[in-house]
Amino acid sequence: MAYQEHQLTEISKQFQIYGEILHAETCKIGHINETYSASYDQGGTRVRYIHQKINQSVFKNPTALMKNVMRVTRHIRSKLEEMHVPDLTRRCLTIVPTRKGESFFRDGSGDFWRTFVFVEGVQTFESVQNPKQAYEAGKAFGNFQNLLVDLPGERLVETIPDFHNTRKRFGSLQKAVANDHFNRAHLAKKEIDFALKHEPIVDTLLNALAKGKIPERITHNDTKFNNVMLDIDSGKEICVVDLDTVMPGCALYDFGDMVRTTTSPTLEDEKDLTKVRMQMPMFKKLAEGYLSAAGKFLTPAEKSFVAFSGKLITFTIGLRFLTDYLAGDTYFRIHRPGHNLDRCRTQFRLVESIEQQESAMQKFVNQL
Ligand code: GN1
Ligand code: MG
Repeated sequence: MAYQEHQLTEISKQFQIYGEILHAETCKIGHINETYSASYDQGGTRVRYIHQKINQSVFKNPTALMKNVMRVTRHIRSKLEEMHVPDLTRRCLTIVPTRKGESFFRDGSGDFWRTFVFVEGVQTFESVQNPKQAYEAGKAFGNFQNLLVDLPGERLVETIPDFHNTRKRFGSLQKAVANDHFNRAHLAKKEIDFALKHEPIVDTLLNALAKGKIPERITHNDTKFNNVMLDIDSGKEICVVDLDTVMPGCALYDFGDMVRTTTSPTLEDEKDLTKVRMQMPMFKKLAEGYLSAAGKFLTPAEKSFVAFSGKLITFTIGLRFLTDYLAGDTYFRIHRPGHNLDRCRTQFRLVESIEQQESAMQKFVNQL
């Protein structure tokens, strides 16, 4: 654990938590932020909270980010309240304010910390176990987008500008190949060739957005399957987490990342590429779940790119892993040498699998 328990104790005292800290541990999820769960004794009952340190080399403006998160969570909460949805603190993340009433605490070394109510009785999975889970994931993010369709006020801040801009990601890869600062390009020749060969798909959605064929929406932008909390008892979706990249985006990017993370039986860094594949039964349930909620607002033009978006986002995340590998692994946390290259290979294999089934996938969506 990067932070020791006593350091977390100091952090936790800054927040409106009433109780004594009992125990804290690292949550090994995500490649970016540092996350801890901590339990407290609150008047004889054990309660848990999440403490998280925001990665400032990735999120340059944590204050604006937290403003986004507050607006989004408040809006969702008040809509759920209006709909008389029970169990509110499980259905939407709840920020615990600091003792000064702020949404984050800045410590002596300039780090930004925030605290969430721990959602109990849920579990997350790194890879999908069955089509029902894929359905629930699609529904969870579809609902999330749907609840934000009418967020009032100014445009949300782009916490990471051009986050899913495939053209820019492609440009970064070209630069990393040209620089080859770590002399790794020769180890990733096949992957680099694969990436360059796919340049023709890079601009499709960007052009559609620029021409107004598809709209900008408020989207989650990190719709990994492990960001969906599923109820332990019923297996139903309870809420989605990881709201740092909720910002203006394209609904299809969200769907694409769901395809990337829910349709293969493998983990994101699976080394045995023969196991990596887009499974049609998973895709069908994912699309059904997503459209059960997002079908209310998606336009026919958006719907026509649904299968393509899976290929595009899987490709884009693959580009990012490859770029980070070539540039010395500075962005995504790695757990072994060559980790980002392994992750890239898995993505590109999945792109191939989607390519083989793309027209069948779209055909299925068209009749939903
Ligand atoms: C990062 O940290 P995590 O796992 O939630 C990344 C996503 C990638 C993902 C790949 C802010 O998400 O864009 O798709 O890794 N988040 C950021 O696993 O870059
Ligand atoms: Mg994330």
